[in-house]
Amino acid sequence: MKGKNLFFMRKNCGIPVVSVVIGDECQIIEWVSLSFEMGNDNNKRFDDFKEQTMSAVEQAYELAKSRYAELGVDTDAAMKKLANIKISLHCWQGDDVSGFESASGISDGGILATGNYPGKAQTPEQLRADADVAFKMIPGKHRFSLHAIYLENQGKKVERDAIRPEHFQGWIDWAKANGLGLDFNPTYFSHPKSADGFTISSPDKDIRDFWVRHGIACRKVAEEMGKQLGTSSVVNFWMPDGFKDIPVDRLAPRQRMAESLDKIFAEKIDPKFELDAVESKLFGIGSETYVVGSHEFFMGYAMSRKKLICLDAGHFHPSEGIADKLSSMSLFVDEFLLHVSRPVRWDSDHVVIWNDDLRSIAEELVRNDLLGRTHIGLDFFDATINRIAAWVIGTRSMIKALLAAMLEPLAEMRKWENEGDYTRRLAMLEELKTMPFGAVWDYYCAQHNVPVGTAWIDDVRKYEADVLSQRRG
Ligand SMILES: [Mn+2]
Repeated sequence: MKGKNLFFMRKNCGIPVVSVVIGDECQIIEWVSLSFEMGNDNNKRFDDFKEQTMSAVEQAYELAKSRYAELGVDTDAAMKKLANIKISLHCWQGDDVSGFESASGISDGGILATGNYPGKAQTPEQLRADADVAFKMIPGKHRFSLHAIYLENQGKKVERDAIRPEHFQGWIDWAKANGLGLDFNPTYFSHPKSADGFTISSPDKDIRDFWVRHGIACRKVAEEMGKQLGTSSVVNFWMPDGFKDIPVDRLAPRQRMAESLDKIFAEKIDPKFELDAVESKLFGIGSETYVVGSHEFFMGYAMSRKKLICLDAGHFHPSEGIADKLSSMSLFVDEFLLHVSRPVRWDSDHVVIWNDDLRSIAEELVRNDLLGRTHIGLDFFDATINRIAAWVIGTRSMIKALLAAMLEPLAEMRKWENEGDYTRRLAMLEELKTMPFGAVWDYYCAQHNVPVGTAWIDDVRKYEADVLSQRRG
């Protein structure tokens, strides 16, 4: 580990000072604050310092490793397993769901990004450059999820039902060069043909047919992505269809939606290249009373048609989490897509943080051995903070939650539960919260050559000063 290009030291940061270890006892880690100025004269000092701090990260890790080992938890094995888990970063955090279909990308269909933080990406090149910066702060190799409106149309109008793989070749080339997988999403909003709130469930056959053709076109784009990148592209179908106020016919739109979906999925595509997921929602802006694609609708559809079910953490009642749904649904559906998000009151899309809801999702995935059947995607957009930082915070939190879930003494806790020893189960769940998890997380970041601790914030700030602040608008 020593000598690797680690850049987690900045001025005025804290370093861990590890106490003397006597035998296996006395494992105390203290943090002290240091002031350190970077500059040409200080390069040597900085190198020495990096070395020392690396050593501190390693030492803290060794202590943490032995603490977890006392519980029968193998931290090295957990980190190895974690390195294989891919998170799909959503392109739309980078530009507030505007896309590149036209110069005036507007959002509707219940999509509303709030905030106006300067420097948002306005071209595919800018969005890719921004994503490159985010990926440098995130340990591991991951995926990127595109919406259909992020096509590259060379200034020509391309209708949604006319999109082709060549409109996404720039993205495929970029993904290939960076070792990323790509996922895809049809865009059933921000369009004159969705302006009355209905797409594939519209009573108007022309509208329905148009959006069916869009869905078919999107599957073909994703198939080509999967072929070129050698990893199946997950296409997630979410439609905003619904009524603001009380409908008298709740059934007919659902019948029409099921029929349209059957047409979209009529062509069999090799799952090696493309997979279909369907996503429900409880309500949206303008569809407060009734959403055609409700949870029950899509659960039934996914089960009966063998599709992936997409669970969005922000698409249920405010106190209803998706974690508890996973074990039940795992008995009846083959694979999941997750849209990990953070609902706050009526909003479904705050930046993901390492809170109890996220921990529960990760724990259910790990405890029920669902990682091999689950595609983890993110879905949030916040334009009040630096958009790259939003990606980094959300993704690092997701990975952190998975790592924490992998550091549980699961077999032991299950045994106590089966024996009825709920006292010990509760006691352990509480003690786990103060185990030295941070030392394992820091070491995992260092191992993957990404900034440890808060150092990434300075790198994002530098990019903001050098690049984002130069953008117009
Ligand atoms: Mn979603």
